[in-house]
Amino acid sequence: MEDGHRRLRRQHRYNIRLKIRQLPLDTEDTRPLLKEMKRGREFRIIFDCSHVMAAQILKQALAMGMMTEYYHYIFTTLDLFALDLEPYRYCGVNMTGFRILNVENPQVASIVEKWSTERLQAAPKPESGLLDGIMTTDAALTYDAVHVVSVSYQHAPQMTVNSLQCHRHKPWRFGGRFMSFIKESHWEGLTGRLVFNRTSGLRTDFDLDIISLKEDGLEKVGKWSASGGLNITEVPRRKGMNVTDSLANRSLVVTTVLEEPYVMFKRSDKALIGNDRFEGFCIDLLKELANILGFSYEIRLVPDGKYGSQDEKGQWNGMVRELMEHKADLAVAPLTISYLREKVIDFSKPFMSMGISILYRKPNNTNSGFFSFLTPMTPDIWVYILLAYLGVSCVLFVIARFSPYEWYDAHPCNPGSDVVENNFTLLNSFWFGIGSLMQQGSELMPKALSTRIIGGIWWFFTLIIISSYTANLAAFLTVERMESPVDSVDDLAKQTKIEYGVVRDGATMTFFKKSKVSTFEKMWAFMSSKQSTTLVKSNEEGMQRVLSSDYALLMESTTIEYVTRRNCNLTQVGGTIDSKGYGIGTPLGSPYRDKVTIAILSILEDGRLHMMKEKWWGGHACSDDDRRDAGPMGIQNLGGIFMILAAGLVLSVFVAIGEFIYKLRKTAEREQRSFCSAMADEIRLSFTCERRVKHKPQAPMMMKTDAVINMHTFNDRRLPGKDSVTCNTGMTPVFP
Ligand code: 3HU
Repeated sequence: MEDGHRRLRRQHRYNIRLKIRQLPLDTEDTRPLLKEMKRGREFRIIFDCSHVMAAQILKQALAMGMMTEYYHYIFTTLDLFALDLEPYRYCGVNMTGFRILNVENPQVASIVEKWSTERLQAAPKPESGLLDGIMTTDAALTYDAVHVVSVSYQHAPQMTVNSLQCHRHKPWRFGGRFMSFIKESHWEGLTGRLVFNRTSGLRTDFDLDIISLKEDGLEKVGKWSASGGLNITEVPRRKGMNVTDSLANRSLVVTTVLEEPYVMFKRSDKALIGNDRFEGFCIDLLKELANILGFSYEIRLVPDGKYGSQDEKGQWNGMVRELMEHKADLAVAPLTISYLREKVIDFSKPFMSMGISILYRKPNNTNSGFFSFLTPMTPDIWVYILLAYLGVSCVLFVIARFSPYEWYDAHPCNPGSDVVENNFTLLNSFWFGIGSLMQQGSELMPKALSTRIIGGIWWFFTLIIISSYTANLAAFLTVERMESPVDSVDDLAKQTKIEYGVVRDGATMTFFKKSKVSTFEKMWAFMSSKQSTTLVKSNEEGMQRVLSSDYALLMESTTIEYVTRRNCNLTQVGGTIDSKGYGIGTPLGSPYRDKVTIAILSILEDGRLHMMKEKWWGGHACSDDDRRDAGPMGIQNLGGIFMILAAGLVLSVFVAIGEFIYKLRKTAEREQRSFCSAMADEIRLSFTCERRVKHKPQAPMMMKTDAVINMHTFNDRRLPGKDSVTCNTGMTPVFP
């Protein structure tokens, strides 16, 4: 009855409905009445009957299965203690009664004791359901009455009594006086203090003990007195104190449902029976709870295999119904604690929390290829860089051509020559560009202000580009970038390219249907507008869709976690969008609820629950990718750069051959020799190490004919920097 009051408030908002029934007078069979009450789910019953009848009722209630912890009985009879309550002590039934016999007084106790032994020695007539020879309230009251009369008489010993004459109706002479003596007398009797009301003559100021059935038998839990009213002295048991107390050695019926990996049939060669048939997270949890609380249990699968929902008529099904009908004491399953269910059953504190989240396939790793060194920049940036390079080189070439300061004396050792030279040929311009871009520089240096501006700007450009590239490359090659197109539910809601959906008529669908959050309303509008493609029949079908097409499934995070650990192509995207919990269900008002909660919290806090979860959710998380991230880079990341190196080498060989042949042609033409003899000459020369002996052209100035331009306009100009030019023609430099 501890939380009866609270429950009452919650359920009925102080509207206590009373139903009064009367047992037919001529019958002792209370079973039809009990059956009616059982069917009507009446768990709080007050019996106003004799103690003999009460014994009958209790016996029949036991047979009807109504002596469980969910029932509360109050008896008005003052003789409840005379009932043999032995059979009911351990069934958890709540039984309350009253007692006027003041057995706490040692004198009274000894008198009662004496009475009992005498009664037992006399003729013990065993009456069913009653204790043998115990002093009933009637007897105690009679005893007290006799005492009061004798005490009153002592006040007036002069009163005489005549012998009674049956045919005369004359009252006793001293009757009135004697009555008033009695009314004035006090006496400490077996039933407490005897005091009478002067006018009415009824007893006043008497006390009643409130007694309640506990495992050790009836115990006084409080006191009622005419003056002080009700006073419950029993300290409500502190929750933590006697955790094991009332659950120890109980056998509970546990309802559950098959659900991977919570409850599964154990695969075994032998035929298993009873609780051994099952295994899983919830079974381990149950074992742990049974260990802590000391109960034994019997697992029963719920016949309809459902968790529990309400149909249109308000009827519940599944495990919730089992609990409501008291067919089971606990529901140990991944049962979501919800508003509607909490109204009809009780839940422990959650043993696992979860929420709705997104199941999606793993993003393709974009940068684990040979050319992953290109990934720090998008392809268009590479193209822009290339275009910038070409553009700058061309502009440099043109500007250098026009800038007079880029022209300088071709022969500093031969002043006065009107041959001027420009370093920035088209090829050299490109070489300058690539040299800066690669951070290497080149032997070419612009001399005119205009070309230096171009060069400076280009250097600045390459500085920024190279720095960003370097920084990004490090990040890209070490940390695998999960290029997930969606990161959260909001991302998902904002786009329509990736389809998303839920399991039809599942808990998640209900969530979206009912949600008032604008994002979720929008998502539900999308889902319901394309029902045929977005809604799936089951979690498995949804999983297949996620794997086979661009589809995201919204489902419960515990299931996502289970699925993603099994299939590494799947992943959870983002966090949970709501938060709920799985709890252990008990019938309303069950005394086990608090104890189960305490046990759950204890195993939750010391990590045992976590270990159990690890055990059943699969030992490894799919972290193979993460591990590759942290590790050193392999050929799979950098193979491309080796390929480019090889390609460059091969290209240079071909170009060398081309140059060689071109040069031979020229030589052969000039020296009017056959191509073959010139080639033989060249090859011989190339293989002798004496490079010096190699045939040199006669006129050294003619070597660069293509670069030498006779400019009449600029022929009188001498370019700056001439003084730093060293003579490379083999002659001693002569400075002016
Ligand atoms: C309950 N805890 O009724 C639930 C039962 O997300 O994933 O509803 O729409 C099919 C199932 C794993 C128990 C969600 S263990 S569709 C959805 C679900 C769907 C679970 C549950 C689950 C589960 N879902 N339940 O008390």
